[in-house]
Amino acid sequence: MTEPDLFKASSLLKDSPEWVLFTHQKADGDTMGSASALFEAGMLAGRRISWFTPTPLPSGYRFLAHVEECQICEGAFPFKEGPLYVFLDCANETRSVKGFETREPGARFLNIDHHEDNTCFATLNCVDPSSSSTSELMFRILQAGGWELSKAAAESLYTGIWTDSGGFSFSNTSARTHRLAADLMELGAEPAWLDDLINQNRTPEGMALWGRAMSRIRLFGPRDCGSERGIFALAWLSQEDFAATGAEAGDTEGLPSSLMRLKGVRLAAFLTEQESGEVRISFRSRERIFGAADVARELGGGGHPRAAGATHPGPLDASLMDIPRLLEKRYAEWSAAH
Ligand SMILES: [Mn+2]
Repeated sequence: MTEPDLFKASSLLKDSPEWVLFTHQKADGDTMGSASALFEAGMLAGRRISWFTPTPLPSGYRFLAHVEECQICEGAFPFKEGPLYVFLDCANETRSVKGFETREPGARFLNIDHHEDNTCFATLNCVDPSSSSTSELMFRILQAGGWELSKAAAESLYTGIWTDSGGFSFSNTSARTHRLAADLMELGAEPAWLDDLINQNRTPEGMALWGRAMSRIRLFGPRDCGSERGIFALAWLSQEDFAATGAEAGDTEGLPSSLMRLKGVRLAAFLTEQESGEVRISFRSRERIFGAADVARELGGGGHPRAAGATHPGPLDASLMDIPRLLEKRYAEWSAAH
């Protein structure tokens, strides 16, 4: 992606009086933060805007502007000629609402994302894997076009950057990320206040769920890089855990990354049994080991180099056997080549 791409994306937004925004399934702070900020900027510039998402939004981000206007679309979306359809933080056209295959030929799409494996499915693709988050990229697009940025928009963008960069701790955090965060502070974003809103919002039910997951942590694999008990960590949750604690799906946010706090762990797998019986797996990795995305791709998933996900057909018992085996096998291949 080059600087002119920022202007192209901004121009397309300027030339379109009506926008329809899409966030991805199982929304996170980044997809919601970028949508919220774009909604706010567009509204101040007199655009007609709507916002759709395929699955219910997590309750933790209710503080973001315009979240209450987001509508859930489970069926096929009728993509027509006229509005500009904007996909946010979606690596491909199936990450958000259905219906892309049956779009009208004249429908126009803008794809704003930072996933390395983005399929560039849109009319205009503004994809930058060097951005910590879609929100970081969104800020640059809005700055490039001179869009008016309110305090609410700054808070939304800061939230997206904060959540996708693990509070400026992941390797996707660049000097530019910090500079842009400083710009957002000058526009009114307050880090301490936003940290309260983003992080200090757990429920006792959610904490009980974390307790169950934490009590099952297993370390295994080779003892490289100073690890005494194995470089791999694994933990899991079943549907029964959600029922017994009263926690909701969004309460798992932050759990996979928390496994990386274990001393010596280079790669973590977190397994969550879905209502369908399939098992969602989140991978996290550090340097000096194959990446999270490498192993996710072997299971037909994808994501970022060090934070990725995939779905295993299940049942959970089978996943708990297969995933450690897959990691050991991948490690044998990787260490033979290094
Ligand atoms: Mn993102």
